[in-house]
Amino acid sequence: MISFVFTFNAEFSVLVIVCVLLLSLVRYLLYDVNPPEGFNLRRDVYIRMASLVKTLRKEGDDWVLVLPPWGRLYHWQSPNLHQIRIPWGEFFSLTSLQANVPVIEYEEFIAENGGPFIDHVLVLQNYAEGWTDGKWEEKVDERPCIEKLMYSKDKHGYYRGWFWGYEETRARNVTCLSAQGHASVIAPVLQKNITATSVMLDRAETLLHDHYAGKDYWNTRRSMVFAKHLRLIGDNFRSRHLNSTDETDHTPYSEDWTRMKAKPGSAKGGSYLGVHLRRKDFIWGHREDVPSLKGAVKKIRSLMKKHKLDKVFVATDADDEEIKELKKLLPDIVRFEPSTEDLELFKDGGVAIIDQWICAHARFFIGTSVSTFSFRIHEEREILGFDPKTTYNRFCGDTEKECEQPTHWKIVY
Ligand SMILES: Nc1nc2c(ncn2[C@@H]2O[C@H](COP(=O)(O)OP(=O)(O)OP(=O)(O)O)[C@@H](O)[C@H]2O)c(=O)[nH]1
Ligand SMILES: *[C@@H]1O[C@H](CO)[C@@H](O)[C@H](O)[C@H]1NC(C)=O
Ligand SMILES: *[C@@H]1O[C@H](CO)[C@@H](O)[C@H](O)[C@H]1NC(C)=O
Ligand SMILES: *[C@@H]1O[C@H](CO)[C@@H](O)[C@H](O)[C@H]1NC(C)=O
Repeated sequence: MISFVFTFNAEFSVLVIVCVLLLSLVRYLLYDVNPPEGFNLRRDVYIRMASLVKTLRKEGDDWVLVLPPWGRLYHWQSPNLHQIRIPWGEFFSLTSLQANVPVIEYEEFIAENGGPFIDHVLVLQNYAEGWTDGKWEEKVDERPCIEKLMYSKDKHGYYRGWFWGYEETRARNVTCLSAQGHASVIAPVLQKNITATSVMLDRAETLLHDHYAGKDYWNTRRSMVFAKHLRLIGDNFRSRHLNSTDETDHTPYSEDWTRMKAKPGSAKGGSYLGVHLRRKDFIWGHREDVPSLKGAVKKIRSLMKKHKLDKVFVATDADDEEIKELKKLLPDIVRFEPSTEDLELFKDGGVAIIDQWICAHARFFIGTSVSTFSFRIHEEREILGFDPKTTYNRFCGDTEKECEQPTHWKIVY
């Protein structure tokens, strides 16, 4: 382009603009996660992908992260609800996400891209040979697919498969990539080896965090502000049923997460115990780190007494039978029970967020061992400025000997 410098005229200006546009080409990163993974692990994978996009944007192209629509989650079982193709805006504040890294909804991508086409799908996988010499190292290589591809060619040569329930979407190319390491390990491949404008990473959860619980992790986590309508429902419920407001509880919230920096220990929380009691698949396996209902209730009573709390809010995925038993053992229990209309409006994901929001504002919280649902509550409380002693607690199994408590991941600004 240097040669044009001498023809200084209007045409030249246009050329310069075109050059600049070409130099910072918009490229799209799409991703998906292994189907059985739940809502809260997917929130964690988002953090890894946001980190990758930040790395990609440091050099050259103008990468944008395309948000994978929510749906077909194993746990979202409310009958008569069609929970598919749900945009992120229903659960999270898009402007908040965008203040961290450029993101767009999938339908916006279709519009910008001129159709439901994804240039290249990279299916991430491990190495067929495992760790060579028993040594773990970061690496990435194009390799033949190990498992049977979940995509198949149609008669026009396009690949069809699961694209979040968008049946018209198809891919121009699908190949496999063996990768082990942190998310940004594949950045050079996306920058140098692949020229396609839109690239989708399938099985994105196989990539690790660039730097778990570091500053960048927390920036992205803080940007994952729940959608305002869900927070309002939660706040309303707190004030009506738990006598809890941000003013009295010292949990001020800023619509703009970049301005929020609560002093650790400054949050007091509503005068209630917050409980996340994970059941279903957590008890089917007879895990020894998960309590019986009786065991959980005993712990709840002792915590209420110890912290002088006369109310308890319980978030749980327990089935009807267990709920009945729980209510018998703990008659004064407070739960968020959505009406049919509310459930239709918020869906299972929105109700889970409301539950998490209410738990996040409790004076004292106790969750379930290694539940990502509980982990997300820990983070929310860390952001709000709770004393870690009131947050990083979990139930112990009835016969569990060493009941290690959750790790405190301190927020970094
Ligand atoms: N409303 C509500 N839903 C819950 C609760 N606990 C679990 N769920 C539902 O069950 C799903 C499973 O939990 P996940 O978000 O996948 O996280 P997890 O509990 O760690 O489970 P795994 O990641 O599968 O180990 C959630 O997405 C919710 O749909 C709860 O307390 N309230
Ligand atoms: C990317 O390109 C480089 C250089 O051409 C090559 O050595 C490397 O194997 C390629 N990586 C992948 C994953 O294709
Ligand atoms: C698909 O991608 C692979 C790997 O980048 C490339 O070698 C191949 O030529 C591509 N196929 C088509 C049809 O574009
Ligand atoms: C509600 O909270 C306020 C302020 O914390 C307190 O003064 C009041 O007594 C509480 N009301 C009830 C009914 O508990």
